[in-house]
Amino acid sequence: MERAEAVLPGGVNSPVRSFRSVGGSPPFFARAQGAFLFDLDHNRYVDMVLAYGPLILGHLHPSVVEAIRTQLEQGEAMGGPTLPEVELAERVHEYMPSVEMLRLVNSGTEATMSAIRLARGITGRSLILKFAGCYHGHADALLAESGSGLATLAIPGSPGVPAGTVADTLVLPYNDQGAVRDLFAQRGDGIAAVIVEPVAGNMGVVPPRPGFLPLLRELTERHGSLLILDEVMTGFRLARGGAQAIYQVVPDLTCLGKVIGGGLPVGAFGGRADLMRQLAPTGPIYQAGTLSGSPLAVAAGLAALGQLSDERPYTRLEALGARLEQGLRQVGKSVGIPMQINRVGSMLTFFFSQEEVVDYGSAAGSDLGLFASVHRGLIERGVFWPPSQFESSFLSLAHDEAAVDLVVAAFAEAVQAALP
Ligand code: KE4
Repeated sequence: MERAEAVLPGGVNSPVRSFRSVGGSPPFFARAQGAFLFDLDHNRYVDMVLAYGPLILGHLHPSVVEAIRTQLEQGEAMGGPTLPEVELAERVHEYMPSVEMLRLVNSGTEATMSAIRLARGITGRSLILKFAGCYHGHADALLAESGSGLATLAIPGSPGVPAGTVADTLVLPYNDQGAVRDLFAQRGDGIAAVIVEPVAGNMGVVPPRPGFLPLLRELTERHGSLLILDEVMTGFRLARGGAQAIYQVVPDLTCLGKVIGGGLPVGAFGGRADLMRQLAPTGPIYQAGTLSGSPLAVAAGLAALGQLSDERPYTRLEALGARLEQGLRQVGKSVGIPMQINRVGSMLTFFFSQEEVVDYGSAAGSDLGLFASVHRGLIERGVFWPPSQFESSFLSLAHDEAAVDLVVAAFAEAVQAALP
């Protein structure tokens, strides 16, 4: 870590990996297989982070490895259109019918940044509504009370983001339907788009309350605003059709990432064809990227989506998620500590809190110190749990009941050890 910190800020290439919000020093990982990670000292961890969501099949799934190897023998980057990019866009449309057309990019940040520009360009409006605790990547316009890294590092917004850049970004509490109604009543006709995580994962997991997403759809439609669902984390994670299939909400645009790259860098945004055609080169709204649609990354994504072609994987992930939730609840009950568990499918977060966690305020009001102590105990006991209260844990199809039970047992010991 000292050697790393000499050349990389915090020794990492993304803040959450530094463990700064939970204390301690992160293990350096050397190898991964299935549901497990191995550090440089050959310690084994059950992986509950899965690179923050992408590895829904687990590490090194044979079909993904084979797809990358096969593509590599054909070429690593072509600088022109390739068939795999078309196949991936067709596959996404097949799974997510609202995505009639797609533009591939290299990260979730690029996807949301570009979707915002598209929405502003199409509507001619500037105002964007987002929700406190939702994280949509680190593009300037969206770094206003973000969750994830920023919430963990307690930086409201960020230095370096000019006030003017976020002057058109409106932020409301997640799940606050009254506040949304009031804002649209006052300023709805000036709002270009609402961008929302359909299941929030960046304040820890916070599901939408009944009526929240349908209200956003109704108000955006009524006021000529666009609804952008940020499914970078939930897309192909919660269901084959993403959260929009579970909650039956049809957005105008969807942002994707993580699972769609099978572990390699891929992001995407897409939606109604009439909107997407406004993008260069068919329309005036500019967006571009040197390695967007990289055949290697697309091959990995196609292979991953190929393993998710029906609901069976999601039934399996739901069973594993329920087992994990039940096990953790049992520990909380037997130890007698106030704990909330928010889970949707294979996304789960525990909070040490008396009150239900329904937005960023209630998430941040949980016992962050106890979370940090329990996290350290989990790491010591061979469970790589997300190193932040404001992250979601993930399960993969490589996890089995034994791996889940290992996590529950480690949690029980870590909680006991952390309590006074
Ligand atoms: P990336 O630019 O990190 O690929 O994606 C940004 C993004 C956009 N939208 C949602 C809903 C996201 O969850 C993310 C990224 N998620 C974080 C984890 N909470 C990435 C982990 C990190 O920042 O290192």
